[in-house]
Amino acid sequence: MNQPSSTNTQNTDQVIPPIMYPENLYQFDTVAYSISGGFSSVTDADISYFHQHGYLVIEDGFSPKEVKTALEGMVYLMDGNNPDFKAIQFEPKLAKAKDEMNPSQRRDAIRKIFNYVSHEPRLNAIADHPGLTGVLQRIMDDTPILFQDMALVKPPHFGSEKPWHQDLAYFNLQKSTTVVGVWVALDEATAENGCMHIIPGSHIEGPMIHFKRRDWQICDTHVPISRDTMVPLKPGGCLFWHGLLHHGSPANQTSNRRRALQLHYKPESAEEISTQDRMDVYGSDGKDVDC
Ligand SMILES: O=C(O)CCC(=O)C(=O)O
Repeated sequence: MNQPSSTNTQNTDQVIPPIMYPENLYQFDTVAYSISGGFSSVTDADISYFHQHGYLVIEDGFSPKEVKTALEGMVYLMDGNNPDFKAIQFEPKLAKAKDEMNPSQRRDAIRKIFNYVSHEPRLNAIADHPGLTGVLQRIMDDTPILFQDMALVKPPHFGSEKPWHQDLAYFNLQKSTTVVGVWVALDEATAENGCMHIIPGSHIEGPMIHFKRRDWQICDTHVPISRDTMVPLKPGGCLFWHGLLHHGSPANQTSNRRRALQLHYKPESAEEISTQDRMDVYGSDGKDVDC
């Protein structure tokens, strides 16, 4: 695949940050079940698989051409070509030097971009792809509404961990809502560069208390890590996961990029709750729990 941006060797004069989490927090021996044949090959049994295990992996949701176009759209926004687009967050360790970097170094200092769908038609084409939204409609048995778009791009060497969490701990929606996250790999996501990790079936076990530690997260010692399942993906591969599924991703320790799009959908009929109601479920205040 042609990548629109240049090589990955730009930030190596910086001191590479140490890993800030327990060594065994991510396990690397089990790989998620996956299907191939694109969105049109998803069967009713695959939809049932999602409900039972909390995830579905489609190895080849998007074609190499669709991935290349999406990457061009992402790089266009990262390079500041749309003056209305400001939603860029840098890796904390690299942020200070960003004004002295050349465009390629600057791209490889970005941790996150968000709200990109409304600023870039090439990224909207992924979020609104009829094959993808068709699978979501079947999972939700309702019209899927995109309500959050974010890309954690995990730059080479500096891309930090996203600790284990449940997405519904972040959203003011009832815990019974079938929120579905979709993660679309634009580069190859591997064990080494920080692919997604999930705990299959954990969505059925209910909400977990979250703590403010390295992030808003499940306590490291509360994660059933023996069930950790990795989701390596080739470019164009997609992970669909339930809003209560435990998931996270380790740091990118390689010189390779790990760019991906992340999209969250809720059913049209979903009702909002207050932040207080959400914190009553996921927060630790007033509960006999520790981390
Ligand atoms: O892209 C990643 O590495 C993790 C994304 C994620 O789990 C999240 O932001 O909810």
